[in-house]
Amino acid sequence: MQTDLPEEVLREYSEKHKKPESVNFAYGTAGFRTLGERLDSVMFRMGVLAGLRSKALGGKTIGVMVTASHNPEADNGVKLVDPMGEMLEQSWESYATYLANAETTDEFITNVQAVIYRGGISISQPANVVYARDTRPSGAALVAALEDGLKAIGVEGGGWNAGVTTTPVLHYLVRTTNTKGTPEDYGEPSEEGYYSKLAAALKALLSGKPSPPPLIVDCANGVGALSVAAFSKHVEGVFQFQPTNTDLQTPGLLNFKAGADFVKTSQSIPPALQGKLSAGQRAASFDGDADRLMYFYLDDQTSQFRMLDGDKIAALVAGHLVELVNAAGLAGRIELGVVQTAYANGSSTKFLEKRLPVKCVPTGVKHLHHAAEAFGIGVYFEANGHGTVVFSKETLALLNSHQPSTPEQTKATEDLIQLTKLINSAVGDALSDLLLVEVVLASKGYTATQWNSSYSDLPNRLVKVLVPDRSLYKTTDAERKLTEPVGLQEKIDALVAQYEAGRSFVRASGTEDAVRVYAEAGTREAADELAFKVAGLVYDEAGGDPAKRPK
Ligand code: G16
Repeated sequence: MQTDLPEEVLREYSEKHKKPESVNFAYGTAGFRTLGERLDSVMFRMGVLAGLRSKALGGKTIGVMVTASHNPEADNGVKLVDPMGEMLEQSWESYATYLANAETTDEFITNVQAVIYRGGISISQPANVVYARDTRPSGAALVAALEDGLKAIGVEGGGWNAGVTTTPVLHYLVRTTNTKGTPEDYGEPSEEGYYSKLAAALKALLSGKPSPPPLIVDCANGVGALSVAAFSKHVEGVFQFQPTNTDLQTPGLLNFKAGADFVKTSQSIPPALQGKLSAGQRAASFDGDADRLMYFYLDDQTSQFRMLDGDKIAALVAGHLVELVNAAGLAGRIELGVVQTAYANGSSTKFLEKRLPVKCVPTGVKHLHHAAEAFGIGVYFEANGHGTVVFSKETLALLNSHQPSTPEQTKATEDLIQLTKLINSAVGDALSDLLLVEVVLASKGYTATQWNSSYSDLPNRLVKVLVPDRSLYKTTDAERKLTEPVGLQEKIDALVAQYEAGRSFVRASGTEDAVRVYAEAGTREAADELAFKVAGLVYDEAGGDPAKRPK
């Protein structure tokens, strides 16, 4: 196969980044994710693939984010970002897995040639890549491997290193670089440009409203701490953060009993915040790369922990957007819809379905984002706090050309336009989502308790089950039913039938080596019991050691 590949250069670099034996890599829910120490060859090869992707798109800038987000500190990962800041196109995920699993340099080069051939790529096209990493200790070495890949495939200037920053900033940089000077211009392609854009929109939206109270933000001891500190300078006197869990030095603290995933899975307050929250005061948690957001507070009456997750954020934001569209005089001209996954609490789905079209899709931002794009305004949030709002081109054009006929319509239209700037539509963004929530609460004059009162969550529980081979778990119906292992779904159904308002499903995680079990039911005890019974079933079916059965 003749592809004009710089074969000798590739070969030389590839020899420095050999694939570890007997490891099988898979491009999962959010790219490759495993122990950082295993990822050297994957990083090099993803550098090459990012260059090829850019060449395939005529030199458009592709993003590479080195992060394992909510995973433990020892893990790391890499995901590729397409030109509008969206996740890598699905057909290329298989190229990524194909390159990552080549056992030798010879096989790697053969596979690269096959990708060039199948993708109809002209190797003489320019390639542009921007990359960044989070604060993980393995990050710097992995970035060096990535840089070798970028050089080997001839990326212009060896790529643009955006340094240590959040996943949403990287997505923003990709989108702004590719849209600069076009009708879809999305802002200045720099981290400062990102902060300035959010700050300007925040100031416009809060103008004339009482300033929100200072907000405690749990930064998961991750890169979100840097982003909160940098952004704070842009909003002095307008918005005040009280950052906690900001320790980027002490080994082992990233995501440890901190951050959005801890809050969601343990349904409790991060220990570092114990005693710091007064009743009714709201606080927020980011995850390790600041693309997920959870809110929580202590009940005014009982001081019990109350969680405001992605479902509650979706309900708040979608409700506010509907009101603004109506107030702007645009009812019937913009279709609003919400996208969720199987993890959405049954109560939230019921609440939303009475008001708006709601769609359920498989886990993973790429699925949600795509489905949300079918609406004029698509609100998507996973229950774990990962989400954003996307506005169609038609909606953006309509907002800009709309001629309001009353002062109320003018105000609502202006607010909608500012919200399109405050919201990072490229991807879920903890900082931008937090500001969005605060703006909506300030507009409505809501406390956390009032926000939470929209509907009551069904008690639910999420359990992780370690099995020898998670790839054996195949699902259908937006992951709500198992098709394999054959017969397991029937057993789950039989268990669920025993619980009032019971629901449970099982799926393989795409970011951790585990199977996830979700259950909800009418009471806390019933939800816990159902989750652990289903988890036990999965564990036994997989032939797990009875001594380590989940309980
Ligand atoms: C990633 C994805 C999310 C997904 C989460 C968990 O989040 O971007 O869409 O919900 O993983 O996925 P899974 O259940 O397959 O492990 P993050 O924040 O870790 O990048």
